[in-house]
Amino acid sequence: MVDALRVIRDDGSTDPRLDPKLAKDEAVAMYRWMTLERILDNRMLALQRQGRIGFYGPSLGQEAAIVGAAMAMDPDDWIVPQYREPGAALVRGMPLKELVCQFMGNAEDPAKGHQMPCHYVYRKGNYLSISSPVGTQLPHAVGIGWAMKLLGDKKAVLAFFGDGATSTADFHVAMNFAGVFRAPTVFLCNNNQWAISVPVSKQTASATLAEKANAYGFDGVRVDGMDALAVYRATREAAHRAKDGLGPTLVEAVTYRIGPHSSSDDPSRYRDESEVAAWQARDPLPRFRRYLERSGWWDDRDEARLEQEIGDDISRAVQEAERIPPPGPDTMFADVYAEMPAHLREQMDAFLARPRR
Ligand SMILES: Cc1ncc(C[n+]2csc(CCOP(=O)(O)OP(=O)(O)O)c2C)c(N)n1
Ligand SMILES: [Mg+2]
Repeated sequence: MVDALRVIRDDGSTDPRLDPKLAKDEAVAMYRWMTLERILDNRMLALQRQGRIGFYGPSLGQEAAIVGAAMAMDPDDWIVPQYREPGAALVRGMPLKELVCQFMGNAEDPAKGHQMPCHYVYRKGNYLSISSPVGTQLPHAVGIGWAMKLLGDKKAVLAFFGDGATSTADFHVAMNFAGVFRAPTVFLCNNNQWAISVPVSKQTASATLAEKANAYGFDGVRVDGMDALAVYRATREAAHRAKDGLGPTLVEAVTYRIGPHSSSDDPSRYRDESEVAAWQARDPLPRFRRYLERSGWWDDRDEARLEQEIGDDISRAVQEAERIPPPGPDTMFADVYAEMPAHLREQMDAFLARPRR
């Protein structure tokens, strides 16, 4: 494998030259968000199998790249997600119940069930709505960054995308524009080795994805994406550079999609289980736990308490969300236009006046 920036060693010690030296509270919070994302994934996949939610896209194995990057941004920076980052929305303060309501598309889903399943948004946390077409979020992210720059707003944008997205035209458009206009954008590519059934070797002939940044006139850095401190460090540096007017950075987080692409996918049809096992040995959660333990900040009792608390929180969120009815049929006319045009009003009036069964 091509070298990647690494901070946490296998034994839980850190490279002193690169350690971002988090305070205990921050480090424990980082572990908490990653563990929440992991447990949430398992619970949501089970709910999908039971027919209680429609669809789910897990992030098993990618928690460090997601949470580490989200925590490296300041709270009023923007996050433009791909579709695999519930951990980043939770870091931004999204309540678990609201997230589950969006998975269910019920009456308390802020998008009123208009979005595709598992395509949530958290407006209060500057977390954009997920756009399912691969790569289309990247020009959006650069546009937000450029707008902030024009307004003199000293914020940055974190944009998530996958290795597969680097083959899209939107990736080129976004990278080129960001480079030329020095838009304050951190491009966080989660290179999880697969784009559904297509391996990364079929996406590019380049040795790394990070080096693509050079062609657009800015820096690319490759980090071990199973190492939350490495991702945190690289993302934080990139965000600071963006805010100092030094333009965009591409961060390639080398990870692995341990689970299926989504609840609709069966990876045993196209990849070898031995490959999965090899990456599982580098699981970001036990690795971060070793770092916490070695720092004297964590033990078995903390772990048991955390798992219990998270399990209870998710159960409560699911129970509460399941008591909420679906959105009323009239909501299908809401939030489509800022001002409802005449033809839509006519359709809504006719619909509301229909004889009820
Ligand atoms: C424009 C477009 N083409 C195809 C798809 C179908 N599709 C959904 S996800 C995906 C793979 C994307 O892979 P990658 O960018 O590596 O992200 P990952 O799913 O691995 O996180 C594809 C092909 C789509 N949603 N949009
Ligand atoms: Mg991928």
